Amino acid sequence: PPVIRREDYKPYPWIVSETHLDFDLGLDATRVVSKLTVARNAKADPADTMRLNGDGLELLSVKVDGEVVNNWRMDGDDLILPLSSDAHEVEIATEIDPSANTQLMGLYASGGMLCTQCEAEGFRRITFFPDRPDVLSVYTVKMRGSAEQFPVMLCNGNEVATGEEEGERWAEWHDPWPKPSYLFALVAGDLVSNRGTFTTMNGREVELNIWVREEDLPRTDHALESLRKSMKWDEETFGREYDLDLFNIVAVSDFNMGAMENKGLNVFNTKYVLADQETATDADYDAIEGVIAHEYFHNWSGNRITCRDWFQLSLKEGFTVLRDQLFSQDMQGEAVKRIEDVRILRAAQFPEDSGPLAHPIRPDSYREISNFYTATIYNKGAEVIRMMRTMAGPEKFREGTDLYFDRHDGEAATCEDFVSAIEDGAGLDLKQFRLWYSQAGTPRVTVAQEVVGDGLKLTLSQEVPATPGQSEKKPVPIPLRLAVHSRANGATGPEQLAVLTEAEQTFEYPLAGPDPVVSINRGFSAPVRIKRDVSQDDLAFLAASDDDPFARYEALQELAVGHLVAVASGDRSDADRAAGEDALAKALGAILTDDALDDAMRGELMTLPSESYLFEQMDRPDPARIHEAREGLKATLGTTLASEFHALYDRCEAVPFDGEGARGARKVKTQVLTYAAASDPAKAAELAAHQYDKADNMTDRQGALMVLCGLECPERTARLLDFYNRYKGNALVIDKWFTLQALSLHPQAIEHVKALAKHDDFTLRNPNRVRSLYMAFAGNPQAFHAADGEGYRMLADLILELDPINPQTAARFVPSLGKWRKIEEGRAEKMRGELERIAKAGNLSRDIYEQVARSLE
Ligand code: B3K
Ligand code: ZN
Repeated sequence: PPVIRREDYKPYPWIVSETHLDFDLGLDATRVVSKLTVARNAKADPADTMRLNGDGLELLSVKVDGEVVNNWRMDGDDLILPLSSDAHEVEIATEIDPSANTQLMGLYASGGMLCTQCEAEGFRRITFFPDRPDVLSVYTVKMRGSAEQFPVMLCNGNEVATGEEEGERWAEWHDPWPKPSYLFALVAGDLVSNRGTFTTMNGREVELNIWVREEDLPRTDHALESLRKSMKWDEETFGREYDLDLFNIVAVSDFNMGAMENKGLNVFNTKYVLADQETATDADYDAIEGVIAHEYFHNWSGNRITCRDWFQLSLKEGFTVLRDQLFSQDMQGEAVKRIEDVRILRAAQFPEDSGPLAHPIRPDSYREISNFYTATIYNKGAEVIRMMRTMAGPEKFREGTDLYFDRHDGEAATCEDFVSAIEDGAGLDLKQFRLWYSQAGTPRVTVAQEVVGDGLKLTLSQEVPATPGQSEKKPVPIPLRLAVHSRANGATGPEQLAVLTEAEQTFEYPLAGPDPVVSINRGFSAPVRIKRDVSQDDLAFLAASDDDPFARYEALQELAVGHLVAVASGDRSDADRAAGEDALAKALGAILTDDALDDAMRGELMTLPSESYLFEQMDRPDPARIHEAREGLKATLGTTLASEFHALYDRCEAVPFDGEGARGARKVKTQVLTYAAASDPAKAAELAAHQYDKADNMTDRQGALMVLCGLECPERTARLLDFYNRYKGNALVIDKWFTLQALSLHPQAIEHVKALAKHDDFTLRNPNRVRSLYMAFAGNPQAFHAADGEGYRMLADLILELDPINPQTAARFVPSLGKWRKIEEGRAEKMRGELERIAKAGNLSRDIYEQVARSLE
């Protein structure tokens, strides 16, 4: 497959001012007639042909200005149409089979309904079209089909007219806002809606609908409420008002990702719509709120201003992730949300940035764009924009985004346009900062401190590691929020912002008292790794009393990482090990009993660094030893702090579902169970079974079952069976049932996964189900990294079997095997062997080909 390069960008030679689409809908055969009004683009190199992208289409006819023509030719899947004058009407008829579309890109059938997914290049699977984000057009769409099968027909924009005769229904929709083809959407099926309204800041009333299958209607209130909150927040925080009279969200159960921001018609994975107390956890509720916000916010950051080409993807995704993070911080609490976002960044993006698939947030080349919807584009992209906001301050940053929205409204813009607008509007100099867009790799910052007189001299140095294709790196501006506290008198120093721009630089700050302790990268102000020599006592001090909640979390993590890495590497003497456990028990004990902490925050602080995070901190480690070290620590802490844990559990257990601080209490309860499971499995099984049995909500029930899943006990079998029977037929909850077993700490988890893959409810056709089993499995270090390589074999088999069905979803599993260079040699060879086996198989999709080739390079 050819490589597409950012530097080769050329504007499209034709302007497509209007697009008329006519759909004759059928699950097995849909006919599409598209009429395009085209004119030469004066800003592009002149061309005497028009390239229309296609993919798997059956072409029925081509007309130019009303006459059938046959002078077109095919170039691969694209249609090349000669055009002689400056303006034409082009009409193309195609036929597609939505039922056969297992890739879930373009128009496809899902549970008897029809729906679309067009980003990034799905529209070309519906009709021949310049399927690129810089070709904006005004769409008018007519749909026709069986009134019984498709009583509801939806498209972008507003409904203009409908009619029905002789069992056939039709509807015409018009979207006044010019848009790229990737934002096109169509839905037809038997759906009902939870309807609401929102009155915008200028007093316009907008109709809101959450469309679902009838039986799901009772679980849509939270989604509707989340949408209203998002609309209000975007007006207040970014000055963005909604711009149509209608906003539709449709929930679909077969979907490749979370959701899609099609203009006026968002299509969602049911996972990010449906919730009630009985079937959704607190985390599910938050995720729904966050994804609804994300897609809604795209209406401005993505739709009103879109991307010039797909290399600019982070323009809309990085910015929109930042917007949804800030929204969720306001809704759910700043500190806890920030900790969660940093945890995601470290779990998903840091490994990407240090592995074979590393790429800058604005990549330079790709073969398959679907492979670039990554944690780097999304989450690091958000961090990069967050740094601009930190340097400018929120008010100035808002002036920058106002200017951006003003300046580029209606355009297909670039990352450079965004940076310039922030520069001009916020009054920042971002010349050097632009390196964050072009360089991959997570910078490492080394901190050294020295007391000089009554001040602290802080020497900061940075290094950006080499990444594939980028051996030489330049220093980047790194904004570090920091404070200098005193351990001796407990005084906290004022917060400062140090922007490290050189390879090495010194900063000086006044002391708050003797024994200075530096609190650095507070709030995780920069997406970097910090390296420093810091004593356990200093970390314990920060964990107990830093005034920045993120820094408290970070200090505890650092304390645990230092200990666990040393234990797992085998270079801790027994005495050192005991001292490390002691320090951690003291620090954690303080957290468990600190009355000033709310439980939501306590729950975060109680979370030990994950095995994969520890893995990242070590040089070609053996994952089994990390597992052993971490479980061992949990057991020790569980024993040492048993009475504190139990007191905490009892207090939290007394909080009713809707009581004050109930969410935090639920989080803490399950955390306590995880420690108990390691230290006193019999007691843990009893407690967890009890929690399961009396649960009146999914958070408690799932938490309890998670703990039981990791134990070998009779309670496990009984509750797993109960859970399955209780929720049979509810796909999203059955997904949880698969996930809990695939992720479990149970020593036979790998055997369980094999059996589950043969379960009647397992299917490769549904991405949620595939991920529920295999993403969980790939994230279960103990099972996936089985020393004999069986886990790797299973994943490679899955990739090969799934690729012909759904390459986009299959490709998501490749990065797990791509870690081979970072693991101990025995496993490394087995992982690489599986990648090679995939590479040798014939007929690979572009998606898999690219990911595997890059992973082997
Ligand atoms: N923009 C979509 C992602 C499309 C992914 C296509 N492979 C959802 C989002 O980021 O909001
Ligand atoms: Zn997005």
